[in-house]
Amino acid sequence: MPNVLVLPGDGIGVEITPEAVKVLEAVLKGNSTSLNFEYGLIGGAAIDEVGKALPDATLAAAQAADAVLMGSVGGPKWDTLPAPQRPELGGLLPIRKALGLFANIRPIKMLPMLVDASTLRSEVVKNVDLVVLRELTGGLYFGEKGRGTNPRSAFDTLIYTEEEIKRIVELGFQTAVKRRKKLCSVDKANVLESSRFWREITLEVAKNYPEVELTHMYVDNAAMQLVRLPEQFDVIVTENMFGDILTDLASMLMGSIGMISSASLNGSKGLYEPAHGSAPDIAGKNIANPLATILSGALMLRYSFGLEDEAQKIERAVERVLQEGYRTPDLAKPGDKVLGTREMGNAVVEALK
Ligand code: NAD
Ligand code: IPM
Ligand code: K
Ligand code: MN
Repeated sequence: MPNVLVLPGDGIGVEITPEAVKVLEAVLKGNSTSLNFEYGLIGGAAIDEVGKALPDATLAAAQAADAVLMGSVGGPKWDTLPAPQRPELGGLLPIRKALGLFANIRPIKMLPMLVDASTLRSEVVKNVDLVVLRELTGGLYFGEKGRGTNPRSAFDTLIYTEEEIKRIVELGFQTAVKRRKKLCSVDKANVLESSRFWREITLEVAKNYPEVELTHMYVDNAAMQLVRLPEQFDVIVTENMFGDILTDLASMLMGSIGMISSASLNGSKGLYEPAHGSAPDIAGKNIANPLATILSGALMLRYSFGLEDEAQKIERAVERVLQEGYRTPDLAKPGDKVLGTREMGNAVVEALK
């Protein structure tokens, strides 16, 4: 039986991950594959419990597991610790790096029943169906960091190797081949050396994919185009920090940050988490939207276990619940039936039947 390591983390992480586990168990009930869920500590929860944001036991369990399901880490309680010890720098980034999870897939697809939930006009968002491939283990997040000899200065280094660019861009082309055959590589090649190198490697890789239409776009323009005419995009591939920023922006094309799921892959291992954070402002109130995490569970079935039918069952169940007018507060409009976190999880389980 495959092992899934569940890392709830902090804030709403502890509220949303049980809902995803519940839905995964429900969809696999009576199936020949079932999953064994194990639990571990990461982030602030791990700091409080064992004094370290990524305990050795957690990393060992993640390495041994067939897949990892994560909530989110971080919160004001740990923000005053020295930076390298904090939940993000000491927990999240090291687990991504140690597992080699270089490819972060964030699907952005407008569901027809949520068209009115977006802050953008319905005609802008109604045809949105794109996927962002964010490079996850390189760039500014992992380059040399520090303070200069002048104590009133600081630096972060943006480094990309050929190999790092090649593998994520290749995945971008492969993804585009299976979709509408359009790949947009987002960079800042008018300024950054690393972006010019990214473009050079991208053009080399492109020779193997003549059937894909490749475009390049500067990241500032990409941010504007994503809200001007988002349906122009099919697959976007970009470096770590650009991908971080653009996907929070693009989450509103689906109506809420609470809808954006993600898969972080390295070929053999996958970690699945919502793209949003631990939302300290709403934590502990049973009002967080668990659908991004539930949909990340569907991505796990698809990418880690090849259970495409079951993945689609979850996706259809989520759509059915939304179609019936049920919403967590982040998506709700007057007249909608407002559900709490747990109740939304239960509704998805019901809709699976
Ligand atoms: P955030 O994504 O946690 O929250 C931003 C806003 O979106 C908040 O108003 C929050 O209430 C809302 N929101 C987020 N998820 C929601 C959901 N499922 N349902 C309803 N509303 C939701 O970003 P932030 O406030 O900038 O960061 C808070 C903490 O989370 C920080 O410590 C940050 O470092 C961390 N963080 C962690 C991850 C991760 O673990 N992958 C990702 C992003 C941020
Ligand atoms: C995300 C988060 C993280 C990131 C932070 C918490 C380090 O924003 O998963 O998108 O920037 O990768
Ligand atoms: K998260
Ligand atoms: Mn982010």
